[in-house]
Amino acid sequence: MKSILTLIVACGVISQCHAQLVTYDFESGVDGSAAPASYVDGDLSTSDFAINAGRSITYPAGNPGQAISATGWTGNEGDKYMEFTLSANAGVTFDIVQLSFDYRSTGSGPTQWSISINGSSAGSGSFTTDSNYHSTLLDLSTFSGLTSANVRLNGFGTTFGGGRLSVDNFNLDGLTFVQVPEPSTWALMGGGLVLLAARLRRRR
Ligand SMILES: [Ca+2]
Repeated sequence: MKSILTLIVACGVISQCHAQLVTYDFESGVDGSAAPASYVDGDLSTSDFAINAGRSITYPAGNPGQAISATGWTGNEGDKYMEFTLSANAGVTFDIVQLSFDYRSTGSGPTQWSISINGSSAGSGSFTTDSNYHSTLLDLSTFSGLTSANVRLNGFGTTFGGGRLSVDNFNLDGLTFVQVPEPSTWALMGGGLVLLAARLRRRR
């Protein structure tokens, strides 16, 4: 109860907070397996960060620590991607307002990227292909009222199957909205507390 009150005081009556939603830093990634998130908002849950098309996942040097990585980026936009799915807990919706990630695409790696959220475009651009990590940040305004978000980073624009793309620090910022109970629910909760207090008093 105290935590509910704290949340309402901290975030307003609609319980709205602009904050980090999910982050993958890939520090606990194990070669051959998808990576668990390093942070997820308490009102949300998320899948592991995966790479499609049956390609082997490795964790080479990141920015810093480890990054998630794969080769085999030939094909058209949408054929090859990294992805995860963020889901809201019951009674919660969320907005995504900012997305960022670091990448390194080797000389023969993908030259283009695009991001989709639930199949809709969230941004696109060119990879700088060299041996360094580069940062990308997108401000988003069109992804609101979500109960789940499938986020895909597509890589394309190479004909070299051996080209490698590594990604680190994949982060979403946004807002979570926790439904505030209706007055009737508060009344029920209040009634329950009165009963509980009465029972505790009787026990003494
Ligand atoms: Ca890392």
